Amino acid sequence: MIGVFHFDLLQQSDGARRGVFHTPRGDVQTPTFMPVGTVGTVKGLTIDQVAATGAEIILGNTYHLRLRPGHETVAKLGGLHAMCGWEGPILTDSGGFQVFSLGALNKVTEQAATFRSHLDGAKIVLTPEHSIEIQQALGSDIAMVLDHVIALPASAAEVEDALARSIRWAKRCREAADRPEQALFAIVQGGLDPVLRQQCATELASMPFEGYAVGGLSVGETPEEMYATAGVTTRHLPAEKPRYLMGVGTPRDLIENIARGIDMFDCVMPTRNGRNALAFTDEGPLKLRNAVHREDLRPIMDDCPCLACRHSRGYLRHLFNAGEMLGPILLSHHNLMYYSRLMQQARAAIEQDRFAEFANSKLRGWGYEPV
Ligand code: PRF
Ligand code: ZN
Repeated sequence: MIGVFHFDLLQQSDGARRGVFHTPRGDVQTPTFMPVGTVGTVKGLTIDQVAATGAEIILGNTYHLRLRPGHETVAKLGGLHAMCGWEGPILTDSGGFQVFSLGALNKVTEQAATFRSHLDGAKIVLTPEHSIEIQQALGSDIAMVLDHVIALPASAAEVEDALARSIRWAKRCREAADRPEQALFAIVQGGLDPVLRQQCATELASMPFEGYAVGGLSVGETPEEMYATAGVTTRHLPAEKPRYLMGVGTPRDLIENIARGIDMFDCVMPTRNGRNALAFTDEGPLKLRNAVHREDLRPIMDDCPCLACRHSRGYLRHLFNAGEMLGPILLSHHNLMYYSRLMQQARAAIEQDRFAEFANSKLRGWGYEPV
């Protein structure tokens, strides 16, 4: 079943790439943004509402689903797709980052990351092989290797140690992942050091993965450091495979990193901010709880086809002030639609070979200096 997953690089413009990632559950047009469905639901939205935003692929989390309802239960419910009703491709993260970010980590040895469940304190030993076993039980279309994520700033020795372990774990994951219908992406680590990033990217690129992720960013560094690190990393990745920047980011982050050759993104930002009454627009974010919106008849955006933009800003503000659940639902929908349309516009700009001009006009609108 060689060639079940295939990336077509269609066009490039000012460093940005336009491609299609073919998967057994459908094509993904890149650059793309993947809504986050951590526990098997994109928070607040039905699967139809997620699809209506234009999303073509969603994300799930090994860590959370391993703990609840349990990967074996997910398998008995027919797998993640059947369980949540999403028929398109699903990517699952490996658990490495969640163990780190949720502070549940006990210790990392060569064998495994050991952690305590944030739910009931149970001890879980997450080996690379177990991460793959869980992702196979979930039935995702794209699995991620287990990586060793550390907080920045860290000493050179710590960064190198985590990087070397991430490469060894990536090999173990590659050996354990033996299903042609499930792609496996490697994850480049290496902190902010360009030499380590190059070394890690080059080494992983010599192994057979269906795609390559840039990990270990958006963990406290400045936006400029993130962009520079993503830029050096993509230079050492194979052009004919998709590149995924994990856990990023703001609309500006997406545009800046597309310009550095990134094809895929995921982030909780559109949904989490939506639940918090913040709406993304081409003029920057709107805080819908603010009193200035009280009698405002305008929608969040004039030309947005989402469910929220059928209503006035005044009504949306009222929903949040009254604590009504429709407010978070509508703003999550708007923000995912905003991200999805931003990716559509980026793809069109690359096709017309005017990505830099497009990027600059978006950045100016959000109040940033052009690149
Ligand atoms: N590794 C994994 N998942 C991730 C990250 C990572 O480095 C990040 C970094 N921001 C987000 N999600 N496995
Ligand atoms: Zn809208």
